[in-house]
Amino acid sequence: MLIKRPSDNPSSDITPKDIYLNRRQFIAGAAVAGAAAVTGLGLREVAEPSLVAEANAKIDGLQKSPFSSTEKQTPYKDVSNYNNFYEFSTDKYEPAGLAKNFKPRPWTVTIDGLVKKKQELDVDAILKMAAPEERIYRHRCVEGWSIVVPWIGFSLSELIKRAEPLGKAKFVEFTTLYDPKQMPGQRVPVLKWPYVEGLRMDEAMHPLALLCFGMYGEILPNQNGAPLRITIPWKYGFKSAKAIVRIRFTEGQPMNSWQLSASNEYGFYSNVNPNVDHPRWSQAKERRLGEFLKRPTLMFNGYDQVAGLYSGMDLKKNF
Ligand SMILES: Nc1nc2c(c(=O)[nH]1)N[C@H]1C(S)=C(S)[C@@H](COP(=O)(O)O)O[C@H]1N2
Ligand SMILES: [Mo]
Repeated sequence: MLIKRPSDNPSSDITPKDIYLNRRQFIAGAAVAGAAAVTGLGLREVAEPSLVAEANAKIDGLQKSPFSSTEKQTPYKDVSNYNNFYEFSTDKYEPAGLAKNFKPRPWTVTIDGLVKKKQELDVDAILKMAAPEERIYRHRCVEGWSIVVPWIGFSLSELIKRAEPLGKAKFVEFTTLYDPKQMPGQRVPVLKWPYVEGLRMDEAMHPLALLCFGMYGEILPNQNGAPLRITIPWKYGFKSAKAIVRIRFTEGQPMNSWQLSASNEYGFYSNVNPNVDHPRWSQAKERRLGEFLKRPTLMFNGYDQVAGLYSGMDLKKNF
């Protein structure tokens, strides 16, 4: 696998940041490391039992994607500290802290519904299905802010193809973990838990739809949806479900959490569309995190290559 374990780093490569961010495993190894310092063994040896895909572990061998934006990337500290993740909190500054002890491993993802290969997959088996790519995508929240993020993953179609959906399968539903012990926001009924999202099959198969497990060269931090999320760059951010435990193939259009909570405000499609206002605010402009002036929002968030998926559809009705 291309995920570099901390133990694969020559000790000279280990920066203070690596040590800080992987501190739990380093603390676990600390007693041994102390001994190693005395005996002259390197960290290489002592860190060996530590795990693969910890938050912030580096991901090696990333392919560059032709879909990447060349716009200025939003700083990591903003993308990892300003999060919509209602399972933890409705306050965007809180998930980073509240998700610190969240356990993204071990983790299984159930693939079921209308597929030939119903199965339970270990998340790390999913990560190995295809070569990881870096995709620098714009991400537009329905609330009017946007970010540019170097996500890491591969096309969702890679997983879908392997599941062998039946001809009847027309939609894909994604379900987030339900675990109020770990996710304090789920103790409050702000949404109907668990969080669910859905895509039409051709949307899910579009090469831009990303199955995502990393960002900024590293494994995802918990607040950004570890261990596995989707990132659908032409749709409002809420379609990009985090911490996915189930991928189900259906014949009928699945409901999604936001539609369930306010169907007059949030539709199934939720394509970024500057011409269709949210009932309570305009969608014509957006503010890039860290910038002062607003910029115009682009149709499909600028991803014109998806337009064909919606030809003949009234996108005012199908918002
Ligand atoms: N399970 C789950 N997924 C979710 C959300 C959520 O509250 N719960 N929020 C959505 C919204 S509104 C946005 S804008 C993005 C934010 O992703 P980010 O924090 O990685 O930027 O996650 C989406 N996925
Ligand atoms: Mo959002």
